[in-house]
Amino acid sequence: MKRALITGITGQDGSYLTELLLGKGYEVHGIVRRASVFNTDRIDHLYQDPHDPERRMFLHYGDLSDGGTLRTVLQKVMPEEVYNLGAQSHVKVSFGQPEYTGDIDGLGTLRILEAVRDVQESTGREIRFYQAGTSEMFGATPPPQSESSPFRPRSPYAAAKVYAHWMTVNYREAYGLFTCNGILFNHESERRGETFLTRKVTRAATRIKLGLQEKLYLGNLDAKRDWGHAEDYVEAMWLMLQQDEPDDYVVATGRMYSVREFVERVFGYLDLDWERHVIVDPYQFRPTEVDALQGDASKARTKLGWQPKIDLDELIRRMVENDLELAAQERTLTDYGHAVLRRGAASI
Ligand code: NAP
Ligand code: F7E
Repeated sequence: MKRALITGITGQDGSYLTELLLGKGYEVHGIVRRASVFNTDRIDHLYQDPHDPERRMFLHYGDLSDGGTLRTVLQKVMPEEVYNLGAQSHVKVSFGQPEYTGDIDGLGTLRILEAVRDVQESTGREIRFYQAGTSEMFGATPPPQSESSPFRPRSPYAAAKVYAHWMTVNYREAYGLFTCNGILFNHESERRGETFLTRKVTRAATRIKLGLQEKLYLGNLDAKRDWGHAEDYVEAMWLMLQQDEPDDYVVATGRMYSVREFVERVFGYLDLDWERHVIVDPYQFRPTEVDALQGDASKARTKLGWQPKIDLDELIRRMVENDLELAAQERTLTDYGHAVLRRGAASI
């Protein structure tokens, strides 16, 4: 049985990757941050009782700011594969927290690479490493972007990821480690964090549909993105670590749409007129924007045999149907609450 260690297991991609690896028979270990409330919502359905002798999923407390613990966990788990998905992953937030973002997304990658190098050297057992790189690294470079396009980062997040990318390459060249960079374009899902554009739109549009909200405040509607589904993208991560040689790959659908088009499609799916509800709010703009991203994933197609199965319409269908269900639950609770209040008032 193969063992994998995932940083960021509680995130969108971490949850899909865990499902994929468990399905392939792996034992999966994840690093979670201690929080004052439960932060494992996305993986709760995979949780197994610690007393179950057959269990194949394990969680360990740790943080990408804490190199000592990363090393301890790595030594304890001795995985064949490490997936470094942990990050402060919100581009706009990175302008407000540049130092923290650099520490976790940049130096955090170095910390875990160092732990991998050290444990591999001292045990002689190979540990393959995946780094969660991003299309944001291309920044101002015009589309289409491929592995040979220059990096022109436009945010503290992107600059930190560029550092992590080159450290991953350096550890491959300097120490002969099996390290891969996935340069993944935007990928979304029903589990996407609610402050990212796609989920913010599907949550708001479905709440508007059910009368729970009236307005949606957005920033730059002209930005263009290449949006895929996370379920497809975690498969590419796994494929990279199964190759004979380590390498770096762009992962994308090759289709580009504007934020405006995305909004139109979501509201259109719900028979709503988006222009009646969407308000452009200057607060949502970034100091520097990445205008257009469209990936050329020819290398991943040819060498990994990877291609996406879920297109934008299917992505929207899944996200909207999921969020309609959430809005319906909220509507029921709200109606019930009002009914109880009315009954309470009537009995006074
Ligand atoms: P996400 O949903 O924001 O998940 C991020 C994960 O990192 C969460 O598990 C989070 O833990 C964890 N994390 C945050 N700070 C940490 C720290 N200091 N130490 C350890 N773990 C920490 O992100 P995602 O969409 O799944 O993306 C996964 C990775 O791919 C990230 O590195 C992201 O930058 C990169 N990426 C994402 C996309 C995309 O479109 N989704 C595209 C390219 C690259 P909590 O749950 O406790 O917050
Ligand atoms: O923004 C515009 C915004 O925050 C998409 C992360 O996963 O993908 C993600 O980064 C676009 C941008 O994603 C709002 O200005 C307009 O042009 O969903 P987003 P992102 O910045 O592309 C990359 C590949 C990553 O690596 C990152 O980790 O939409 N936009 N109005 C808005 N964006 C947000 N969040 N909120 C708005 O109100």
